Amino acid sequence: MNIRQQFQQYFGKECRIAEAPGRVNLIGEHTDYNQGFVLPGAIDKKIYVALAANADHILKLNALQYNEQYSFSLDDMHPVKGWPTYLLGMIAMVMPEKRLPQGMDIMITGNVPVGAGMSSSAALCSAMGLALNEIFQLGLSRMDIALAGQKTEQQFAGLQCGIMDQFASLHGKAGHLMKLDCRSLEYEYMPFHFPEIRIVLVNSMVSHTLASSEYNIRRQQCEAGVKVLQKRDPSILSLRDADLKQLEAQRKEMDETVFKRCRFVLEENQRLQDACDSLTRRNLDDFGKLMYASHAGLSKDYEVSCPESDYLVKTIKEIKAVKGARQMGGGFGGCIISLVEKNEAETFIQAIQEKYAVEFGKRPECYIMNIDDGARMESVIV
Ligand code: GAF
Repeated sequence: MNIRQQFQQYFGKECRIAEAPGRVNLIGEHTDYNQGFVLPGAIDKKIYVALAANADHILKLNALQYNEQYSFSLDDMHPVKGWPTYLLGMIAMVMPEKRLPQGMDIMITGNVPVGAGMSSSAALCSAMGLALNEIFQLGLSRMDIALAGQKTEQQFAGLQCGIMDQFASLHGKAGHLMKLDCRSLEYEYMPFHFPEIRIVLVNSMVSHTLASSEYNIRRQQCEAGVKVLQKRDPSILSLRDADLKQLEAQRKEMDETVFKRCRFVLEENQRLQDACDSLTRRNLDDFGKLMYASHAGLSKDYEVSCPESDYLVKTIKEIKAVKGARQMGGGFGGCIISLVEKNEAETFIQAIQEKYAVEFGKRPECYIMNIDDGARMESVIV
């Protein structure tokens, strides 16, 4: 049964449906909240939100994949544990007076793996924001909805994230990556048309419980670095404004950990620019090398990797059919993104699944991803 039929069966009425994708990020990790650049693309794995008004003056929620149901009073828009917080947060962020004018029945489902670094929560916020904008004619732009999603993540889920995930979910374009300047919010679509290559995600199946607290610490460490750099040059407002020479000059003034975090961010921004150049030159060998370098920085300087991710990248690097690979997203597990020759993709998946199972006693899920369009109202039937 698709979500429309399930909604009809459970709530006994017709509904509107919004869908929003997860994302991959080819390179440019932990750069968004440092006002740098990112290179994501929306994917063909999505979250679906189905909605209709009710006369009971309450918010009724049902998540099909968890088989969980909740009810909230319309005046209850404050953070809660688990997935409902993203829906409550979006209502608080986009609705006038932070509340719904009427009761609503909402059902969610989807196939974006949770805790795999593919932005399932950003997809949920984006679908909800798009649906509210459409149903209540709020007149918000896609960027407004993305910013509301970011605030929801920060204020309702406690992750001091940047704008990449929500942006990508709402602005995706099939066959294209997006080079986003996270300071000006200007972006450019970059064609990613390599029929001989597949984007394969290898899920480490590790979902670190400290991921959000460590993430917030990384952000604070970058801000601490900016404060030190500012002492010498007050025009530096974020790591975006500094270069490696300036950082080196202030090295003795800062904690060594803070120095390493800042070095990673500055180098990662440069890698992203170089990666975009290699894309333009259609040179995936160079692009792949930058992905491996990105992972090395994530692991050694930014320290957001884990033994499982390091093992996967090291093992994948030995496979000839792979151009490049690195851990993707916030870190401490989740997925490794890799660029693999199309004809070898299935063999690659089998080999990596077997090796990983021997090493860690669990079989990693693998997904071959396509770069797809961003969020939209009522289309695909699940
Ligand atoms: C998570 C965050 F939500 C993003 O904003 C980004 O910082 C990413 O980690 C790391 O690049 O997905």
